[in-house]
Amino acid sequence: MVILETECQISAAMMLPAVLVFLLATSALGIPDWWKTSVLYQIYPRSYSDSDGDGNGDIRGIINHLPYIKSLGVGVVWLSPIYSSPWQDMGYDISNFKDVHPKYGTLDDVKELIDKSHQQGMKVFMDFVPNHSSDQHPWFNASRYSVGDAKDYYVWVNPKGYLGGKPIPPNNWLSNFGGSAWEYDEVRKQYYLHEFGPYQPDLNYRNPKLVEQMKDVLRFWFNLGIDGFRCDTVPHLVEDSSFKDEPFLPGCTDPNNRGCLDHIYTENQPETYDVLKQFDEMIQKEYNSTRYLVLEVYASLDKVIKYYQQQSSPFNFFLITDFKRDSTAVELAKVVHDYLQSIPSGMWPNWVVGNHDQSRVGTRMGEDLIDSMNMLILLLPGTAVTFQGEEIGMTDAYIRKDQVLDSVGRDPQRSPVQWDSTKNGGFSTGDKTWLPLNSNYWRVNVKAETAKPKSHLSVYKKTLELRRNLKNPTDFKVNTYGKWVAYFKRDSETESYFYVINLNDREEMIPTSVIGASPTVYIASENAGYSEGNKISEYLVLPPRSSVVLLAPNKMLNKLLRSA
Ligand SMILES: *[C@@H]1O[C@H](CO)[C@@H](O)[C@H](O)[C@H]1NC(C)=O
Ligand SMILES: *[C@@H]1O[C@H](CO)[C@@H](O)[C@H](O)[C@H]1NC(C)=O
Ligand SMILES: CC(=O)N[C@H]1CO[C@H](CO)[C@@H](O)[C@@H]1O
Ligand SMILES: [Ca+2]
Ligand SMILES: [Ca+2]
Repeated sequence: MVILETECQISAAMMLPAVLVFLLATSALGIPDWWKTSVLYQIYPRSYSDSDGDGNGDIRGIINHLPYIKSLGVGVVWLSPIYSSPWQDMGYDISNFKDVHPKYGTLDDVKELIDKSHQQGMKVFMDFVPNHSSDQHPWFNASRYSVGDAKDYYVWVNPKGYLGGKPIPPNNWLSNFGGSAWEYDEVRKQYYLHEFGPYQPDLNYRNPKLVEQMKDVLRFWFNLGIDGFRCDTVPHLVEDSSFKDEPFLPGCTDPNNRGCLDHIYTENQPETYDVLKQFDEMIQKEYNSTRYLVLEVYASLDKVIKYYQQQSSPFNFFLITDFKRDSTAVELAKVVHDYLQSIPSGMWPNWVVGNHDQSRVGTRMGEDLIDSMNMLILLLPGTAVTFQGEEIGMTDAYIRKDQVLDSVGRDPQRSPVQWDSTKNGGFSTGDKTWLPLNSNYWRVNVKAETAKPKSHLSVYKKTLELRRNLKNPTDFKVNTYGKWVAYFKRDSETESYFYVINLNDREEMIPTSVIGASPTVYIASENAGYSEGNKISEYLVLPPRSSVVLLAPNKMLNKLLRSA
């Protein structure tokens, strides 16, 4: 049933946790307002727009599309890494933290992008990759040769011993990309740690000079005008210094499977939280709390929540990790409530459904749910995050074997943005693009969706526009009707809006009686079978895996108006 909070919550109430009230503190010290109200738009620069026809997206390409980005209504643009890099892990292997890869442009281009974004009222975030550098960073070479301060910038450990003259790795730690996390260096005659590829040596945060160097990287970009950072793979920052073997998880014995190890020495260590605290204090002290960090943390809810600080939030990935194609409405409500209830008082929620490491929403959840998922994250209370292309419902591209670039299979979601139906989807005029486009660009593209009255893009924009008029809820609850329908209410100054989603593979009929005055369809997913302005009388009939936003007069307000 579509209902107001206090009225007959019968249906699925028993299936939900007892306390569902969530208080968004009015104004927490330090959190910039623009962070709270914005949508964060993730740009994967190599795939956004290629301005010079070399097949690689670049900063000029982003600048050229700023009017489009602005037209979406997003408030913060986050650029995945554009730093100098040999590109062995798509720029997550940085050889100079304070410069830009020439394929993307120059520092002047970045400055221009920042200034033009600011002029349009948008903030700019960069990616910060603190865990490691490229093995081609000058620090690493100096470290191998034990030259100067850089000697201790990386995690060097002696071999555990030798077997037939060959060194044995210090312990059983495994890399996220497979194999041992240790690589022997013939020059230094020691092992260095690499939680990711062997070309990504881990930095040593136990060395205060290294910490200072990394703070200086943040300062460099802040001083250029950058408003914040998305911090990569934060849980891995510091490791336990005893270098003991990690224990096996129960029932698991494969020494080569990282998933079999309990990462009690390599993830979420107390020292990692300390380093982040130092970054936080730096922003408060040196930048008067005007900058913000958002942290990439894949971990259990209790560990994620511990990363909240005044100037930083951990990303909320639970709509990716705990909400799947098969999930019910009851499970959706639980994912939302568990998260909201764990957030420390005064801190701010956020919602993520995709990024360059995850299959696209239309592929992962099915194309039916593209609009519904966009509407969901834009209407839940908190900051919403959109990965480029999700606003037009891009799906994973097919990558032929001879085109594969990423060793762990993340190319399909990184395919270039589909701007129009011309050559290369308008992404590049070159003959070859760094990754192939999804061949559906003839149909799924920005231009076609802008021209159509009803498209993923129009639904996205209209929902974002509505979002800007919504008040912060003082209490918030996702209700369920049966197993497959979820709904919640958001208020503007004068109206109430109800988001209703059917996750079933069958039509659902939802009685509207309790709303009172018959509601009007304000936004409908492309597959909902309703048009905006349709009046709903007795029943809302939602096709499989579709959703609507219903507009109903605000009862409280009406009451006040009547008594005045
Ligand atoms: C690495 O450092 C050594 C010792 O200082 C130096 O001789 C060598 O030229 C450096 N190599 C590179 C590629 O910078
Ligand atoms: C710091 O920010 C506060 C709140 O925005 C402002 O009132 C104050 O003037 C700022 N101080 C400096 C030194 O910029
Ligand atoms: C989501 C994300 O950015 N993941 C990154 C985590 O860190 C590794 C190593 O830097 C990258 O390969 C991933 O892309
Ligand atoms: Ca280019
Ligand atoms: Ca580390």
